[in-house]
Amino acid sequence: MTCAPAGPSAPERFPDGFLWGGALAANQYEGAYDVAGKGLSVQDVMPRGVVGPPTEGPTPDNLKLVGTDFYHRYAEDIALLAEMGFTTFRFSIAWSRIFPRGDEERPNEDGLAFYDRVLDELERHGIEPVVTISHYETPLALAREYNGWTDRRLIGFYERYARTLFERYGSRVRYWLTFNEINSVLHEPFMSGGIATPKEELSEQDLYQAIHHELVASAGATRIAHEIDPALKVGCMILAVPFYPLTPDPRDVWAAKQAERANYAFGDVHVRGRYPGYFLRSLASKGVELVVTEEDRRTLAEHTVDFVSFSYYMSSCETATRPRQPGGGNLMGGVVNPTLEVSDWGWAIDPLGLRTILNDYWDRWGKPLFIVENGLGTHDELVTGADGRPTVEDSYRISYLNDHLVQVREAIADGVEVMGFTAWGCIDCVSASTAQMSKRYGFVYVDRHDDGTGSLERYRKQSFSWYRRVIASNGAVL
Ligand code: BGP
Repeated sequence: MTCAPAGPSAPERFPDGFLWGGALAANQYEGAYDVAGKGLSVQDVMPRGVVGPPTEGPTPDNLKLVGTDFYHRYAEDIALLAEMGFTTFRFSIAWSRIFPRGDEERPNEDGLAFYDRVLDELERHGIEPVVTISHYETPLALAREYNGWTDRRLIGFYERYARTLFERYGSRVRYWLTFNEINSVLHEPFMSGGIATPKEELSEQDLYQAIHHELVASAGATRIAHEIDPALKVGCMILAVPFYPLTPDPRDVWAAKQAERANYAFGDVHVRGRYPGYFLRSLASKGVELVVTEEDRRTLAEHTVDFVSFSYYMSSCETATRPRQPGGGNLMGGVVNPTLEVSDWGWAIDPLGLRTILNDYWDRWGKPLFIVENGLGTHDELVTGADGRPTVEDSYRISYLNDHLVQVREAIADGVEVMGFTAWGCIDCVSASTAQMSKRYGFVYVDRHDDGTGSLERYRKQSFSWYRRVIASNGAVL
């Protein structure tokens, strides 16, 4: 693992008010997929193992249907987060709990009431909520009957949904993220964009038009939030991957830059309010002609984001001169970096890459940055701890997070404005890419297994008390 040494000028603590916590997503932990009027979402019919055509009804053996049963255990779970000292918790609202089909005029009151209860519990513990409006949970009817975000009408449906959330919760939720990993629709059009056309048959024209609709909807939601209350802070959320040239050959350097820009384009539109020239050129070379109305242009230009949030798990390499060895499990593509160790799932472990991203994003956009996902997915083994209770001795998770947080502290010392850090999957949840329980990220172990068995009991891992010390010391113990 490559780490830059901590510089002499690095402060020992994080800034006052730094938001410490964790993140989860409705479809990966709530369960209760058909309770209290909830409609089906694309997740409920995801093929087992994630690849392949979606099923007609809820997928048999789909672990997400039960998740980790947060829907019924939210009070217990939030108490665990509070015990770790969380000052913030990022979670998503399941769109199909609020609008079961996605295109109704009126929301489902029972769905809204559930999140009232969650917010009550967070308030009781003094935990600041950060809400993702859409985290891979497009209502299934929008996928089946509209082909997801390829249809411009989704902009209106999403804006109605977002307005409903801002009006209902705006006095209690200050921070909002419009779309989880908006750039992931390039790679997972069904999961991320509700696009029912199979990936192999989807034209680039439809794919990029869908992305355009999401970008306009995001800007539209930002407008609505600011109209309702100018104090609401709306951010975009990007899957961040730094790309390094595999060799110093300028052609490799350029290939890495091109890969990096594929990611920058989304942030550029969110932050600068217009498509960058390099992106338009690449669309033209693919024969894509975006349909962009005057109103779209105005919305994008006038309603840019207040902050930029992102997930960071790995870096990658690019080459134009060497045989390509594709990186394992890397959603964004790229080739293997021979200098880095990888996780059990082949994700390159690169703490310094996080400092690079933080500096690059800050230099480019000058907006406050929020790391809303980072962590290590591993196989964990339950053992009996010194106190006789079940636990996981996850020193590997502690090292991973410690090394990444040291780089966040370095970036802050570099002058980057960082709002907070929410560790992904703070309580074990169902993995997005594998649809399994065995890829675990949490500080809390949940007794549930890939075959669906398990008591759903929660157990504190060793990293639980480590993270509590990190938060209590505002990062001084790193
Ligand atoms: C991000 C998603 C999350 C989450 C995380 C870890 O891409 O926003 O939903 O799951 O990755 O990925 P996985 O669960 O596949 O290990």
